[in-house]
Amino acid sequence: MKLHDCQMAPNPRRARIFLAEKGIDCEKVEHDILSGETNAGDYLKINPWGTVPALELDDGSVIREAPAIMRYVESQHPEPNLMGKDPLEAAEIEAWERFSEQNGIGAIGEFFRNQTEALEGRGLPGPTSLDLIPGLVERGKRRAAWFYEELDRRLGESEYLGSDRYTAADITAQCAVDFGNAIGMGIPEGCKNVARWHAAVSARPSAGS
Ligand SMILES: N[C@@H](CCC(=O)N[C@@H](CS)C(=O)NCC(=O)O)C(=O)O
Repeated sequence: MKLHDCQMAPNPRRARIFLAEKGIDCEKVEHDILSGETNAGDYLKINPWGTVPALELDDGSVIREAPAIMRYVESQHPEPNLMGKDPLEAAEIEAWERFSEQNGIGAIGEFFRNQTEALEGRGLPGPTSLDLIPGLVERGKRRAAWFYEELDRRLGESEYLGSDRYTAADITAQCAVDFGNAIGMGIPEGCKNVARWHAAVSARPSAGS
């Protein structure tokens, strides 16, 4: 099994942390997103959508999309449980995981991508040639502000996001917050619950993944 990866990007990190939490050490194949390598040639034979992460199994099957990779790995390695022990807990974890992808990574990505010259003509991940839209920089910033606000509200009532323990929901939110930190957005002043939670999740050995 090997993970098609990119160290600097938030979505592959969701898969890396998930695998690390499960104690799985598999081969990682690094790809260069910025050069456009994932949108051409050999990589499109692995994943025609041109995105990482993708998990290639020993029989050649390829699983795309971080949540699908998480779902597959959880089914093969149920412990420690990261996706819910009963239907209601699983639903809550999934809700926060999806929220954090769309409103965290998605919003911060919108802010970052649409002001990054190196990504000109690559308005969305993948091989479609779409223009950057400068107006999405401000919109991404406002969406991200709501993400942090909502995260802070939730973490004021619960130690972790989707449950009372660390789960897939925290992994995706952690990757969103660290992506924001990496591009200079940062946790807003006053989001004390996010800051407390972020220190806790960052102290886990998997955070180095
Ligand atoms: N929804 C996808 C998102 C994957 C994605 O957008 N990955 C980015 C890296 S963070 C990518 O592959 N970008 C390639 C590009 O920008 O062309 C998932 O869950 O895996």
